[in-house]
Amino acid sequence: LDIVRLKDYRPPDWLVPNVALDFDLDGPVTVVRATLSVVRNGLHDRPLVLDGSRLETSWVEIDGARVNATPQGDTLTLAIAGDRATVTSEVRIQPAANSRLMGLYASEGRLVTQCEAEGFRAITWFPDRPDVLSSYTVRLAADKARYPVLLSNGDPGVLEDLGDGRHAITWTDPWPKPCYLFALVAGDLVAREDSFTTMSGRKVRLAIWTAEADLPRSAHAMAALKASMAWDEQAYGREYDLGEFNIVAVADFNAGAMENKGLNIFNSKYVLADAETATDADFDAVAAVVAHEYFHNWTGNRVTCRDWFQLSLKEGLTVFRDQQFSADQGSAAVRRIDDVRGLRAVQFPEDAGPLAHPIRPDHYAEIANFYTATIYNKGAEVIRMLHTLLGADGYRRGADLYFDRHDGQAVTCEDWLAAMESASKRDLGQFRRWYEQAGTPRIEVHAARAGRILTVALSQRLAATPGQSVKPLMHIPFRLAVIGRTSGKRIGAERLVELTGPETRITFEGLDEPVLLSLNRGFSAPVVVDAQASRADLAFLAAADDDPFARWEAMQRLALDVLATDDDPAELVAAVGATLAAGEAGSLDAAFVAEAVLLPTEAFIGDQAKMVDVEAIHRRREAARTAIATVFEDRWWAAYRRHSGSGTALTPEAKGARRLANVALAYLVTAGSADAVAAAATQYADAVTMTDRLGALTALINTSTPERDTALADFHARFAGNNDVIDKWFTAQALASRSDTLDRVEALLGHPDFNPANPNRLRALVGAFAANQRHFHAASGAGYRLLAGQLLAVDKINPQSAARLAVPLGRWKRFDPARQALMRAELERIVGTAGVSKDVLEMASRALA
Ligand code: HT7
Ligand code: ZN
Repeated sequence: LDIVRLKDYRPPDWLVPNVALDFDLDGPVTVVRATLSVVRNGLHDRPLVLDGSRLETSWVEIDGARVNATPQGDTLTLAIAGDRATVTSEVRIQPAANSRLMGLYASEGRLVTQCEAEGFRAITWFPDRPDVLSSYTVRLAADKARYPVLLSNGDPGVLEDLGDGRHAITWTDPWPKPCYLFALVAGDLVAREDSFTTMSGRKVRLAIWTAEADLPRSAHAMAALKASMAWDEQAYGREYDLGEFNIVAVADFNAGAMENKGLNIFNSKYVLADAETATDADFDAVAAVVAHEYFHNWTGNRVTCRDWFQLSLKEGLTVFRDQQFSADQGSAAVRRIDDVRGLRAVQFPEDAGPLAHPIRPDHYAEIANFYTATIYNKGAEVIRMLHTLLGADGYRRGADLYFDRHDGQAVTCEDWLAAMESASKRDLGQFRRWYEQAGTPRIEVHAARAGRILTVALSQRLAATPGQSVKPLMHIPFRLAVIGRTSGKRIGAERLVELTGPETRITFEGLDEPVLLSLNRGFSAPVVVDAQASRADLAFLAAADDDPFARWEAMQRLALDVLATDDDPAELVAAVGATLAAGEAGSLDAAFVAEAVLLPTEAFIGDQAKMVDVEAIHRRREAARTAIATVFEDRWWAAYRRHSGSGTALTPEAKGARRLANVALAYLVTAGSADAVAAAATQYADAVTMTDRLGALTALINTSTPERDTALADFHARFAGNNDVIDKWFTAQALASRSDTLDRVEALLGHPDFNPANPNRLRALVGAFAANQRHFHAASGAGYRLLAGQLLAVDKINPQSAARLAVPLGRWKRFDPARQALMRAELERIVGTAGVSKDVLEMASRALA
């Protein structure tokens, strides 16, 4: 594997201020003519080296003269005499045969592009690196009937009728951009149109393009887009900068969406939503992804990355921005809990295993493997910590300075930090280590009481990660408070402590009752907290802590403590009862109650242990679930009756009610009465939202009842042809804990609707199955074999998709020796397979280390 290293970064030898692209889109072959104005960058005599991948090159000219240019592998080297030249090339590419979904490819007969990170080189010869910024003019010519809509970046010229059933249009993007932000779309699409007037009074035309049948499902995305545009003006002072903004929904897409300048291309899953087909979580995800891609217009596009090691510069920052936006749209506490749950489910294990890397990695073989939860979600936590340390005003001044200094540039994480430092006059020297060091810090907390004073000692520790054995101390903002053990009230103000040394001591004075610590409030730092607390104290905090995150966390800690043993879960059951009571009394809202009464997943319970005991975790968790379900059966019925039937409204209250009603229904079915199964079947049949229909199906999925089979069959028939919903059908079965799950998943691999070439479908079945701890980690190793088999098959179609499937096998160190051997054997089988892609080879060999 060729390794690219951050320390080897050199500015580009040649710049490309202007690019003209001409696409002839008809036929199985697309002809691409590219005209690059190239300018020597600095004093040197090096040639122009262009990147290209799978291009059939027809000819190359320099200043109008044909040159005999022979590509060597994936590069084309051109000797240029002067300091500037015009380089023109013509290549042929075959989008319909492109199953990798990078570069130009076909999805349901439409042509679309995906260029980030290195897909542009599959379209034409170009210095495919983010620090080469160009102004683009793009002409698209195509058959009118097959490709009635022709879109690219920027603003359109007039549509030309070419007279032979073909038409053409030229798009001009005035904003210089790296080639990874180039995009085109051609096909039969219809638009939901709207407009937005910016803060300086410019009217922007907005359009969301979908297949005709899907158009009604694009209203939520449009509302989210307009809300995002307004929010970025108000929260960051950032205005949109083109006359139009287009979003296109496509069915085949390697990621969630792509922020191409003025032409965002989306996985349809993150555009299309209506009550019948999308859950409340889907609606939230659509709004968050629309916001995320829109926010990239400033954090990523106007100010872009110098090189791909800086990926978190745009991704961590933009995730933080979309999290701020979502929190401002309502239910901030529940959103924070959800974000933390996601971080712990994916990023913490990544940071604790062989795939750990800093948010700014220093080497890679295939950059596509670094679009990780670490870069995105831990990256967002790092930005959040800056926001905490600098305060909202200091952070905003820093962001303003960053945009002032770097608009139109390709910059580094260091430039971001320098702007934050200049604006706030704070020294972020030690804070920079968050960019350099992998791993999740642990904070050990010890408290000692002497009279009315409580002394709290906080010490930090960061374990070695691959390639980093010595870990200097981190700068960690840590929020904490004390809660009166008698009054149940917070005593004094919350404190923000900056942990910089090995141990930090703080005191809380004037205490006249026993107290408990409320730690890492709001999840102020992405750390693991090690603190002693009795189950009784945790139950007390779960009822009394005034910080919603810390309150939820107390319940999680209590559950983890109980589920780590074979103890009677009575204390946990009682704490759930107290939370239910607070909900019944109206002192907690339904959305929060629903989150708090959910037990940690089997995977998360496993993450806490030295070694994951697959069967014991499942057994204990099921026992606790059954106890919670049966002890409170009447109260679950009451909660169910009170909260179900909340219609289709998307208010926080209605969403909270649906969530709690469905959690209650799941407990009721677990309790095992025929009435509960009947209620689930009725809810399934009468549902007016996908939240309720899927909630009912999920509640039934682990039963062996005719109602389950009927609902499953109905679901498939009812939503036939709707890819996003059929994905849910696959996932529900892949996540089931029923003992026949592995066989079911094997069978579903042969289902006519299973198409491994579609990344959403692959994730819905195989990805979801790998998250099913009990069955993926079956002692026989059959789960591992299934995954590795699919990975190797998909690698021939789409290496990026395949490489992601290696991640679950990378957790092998956490399991018993027998499972370790089985997991490693599959990784070795993958690494040893001839012709395996660079993507897969890098992931599987790192996972083995
Ligand atoms: N910036 C986008 C990244 C992306 C991507 C990366 C690799 C392969 C395919 C991809 N599609 C989109 C998405 C985002 O973070 O907004
Ligand atoms: Zn992004």
